[in-house]
Amino acid sequence: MTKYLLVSFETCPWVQRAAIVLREKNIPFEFRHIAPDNRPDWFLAISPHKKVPVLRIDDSVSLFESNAIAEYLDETIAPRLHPEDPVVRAVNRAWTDYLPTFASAVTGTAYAETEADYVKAAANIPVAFDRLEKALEKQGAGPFFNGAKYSLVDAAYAPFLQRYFFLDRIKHLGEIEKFPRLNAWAETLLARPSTHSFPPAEFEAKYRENLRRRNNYAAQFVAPAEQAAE
Ligand SMILES: N[C@@H](CCC(=O)N[C@@H](CS)C(=O)NCC(=O)O)C(=O)O
Repeated sequence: MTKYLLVSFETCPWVQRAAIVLREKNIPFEFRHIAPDNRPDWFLAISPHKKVPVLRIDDSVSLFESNAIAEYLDETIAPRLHPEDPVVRAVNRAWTDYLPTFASAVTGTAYAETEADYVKAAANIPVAFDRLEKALEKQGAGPFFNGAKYSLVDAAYAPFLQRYFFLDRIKHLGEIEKFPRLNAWAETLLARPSTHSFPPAEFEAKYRENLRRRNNYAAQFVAPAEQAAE
């Protein structure tokens, strides 16, 4: 049986995307979390950009980049998550190509250093949300991106939609409610067990703690009780 090792930082959304695909396909894997500020030599030797995720296969091959990993898993292990129809598949790939832009827009407030930067970053969120709302409108009735069948697009967006809710609970953004299809899609994805690498409340606490430590503008809105409880 093929052996899979997924190398991770605990709260990395790109790792989460790869882990979701593994879980959707019921592939047993070893999940190994390393510390971002103490990356071991064995990891640096297999990760060309020094980034996670890396998927190590049978202790011999190392794949990097979450999209390449997701595509590889989809090509090699059933059930196929990509749609059969080549046009629909191309549309799906176009939307996974949009993910890095979506991710920066949705998580930008977490990296803003000043209030002015935060306001500017928050203004990018509805632009990205509107793109997805329109895409979902074209795709059909839901509950997943392509309708009844789960896909690699669902696996890709779930971690970032989850982070929007984390950030919204740290400092109210109130954006997703304006996009009903996106909101319903996000709720479906968050309710799906494969989305979660950790129990959701524990994971949200880890996320908040990372944000607090990063000490950017939004850090001050992580509740003082949590800061006292460290
Ligand atoms: N495009 C990459 C992004 C991966 C990425 O940015 N990973 C972050 C952690 S969430 C990382 O390893 N950062 C370390 C660094 O930039 O040195 C992918 O999709 O896998």
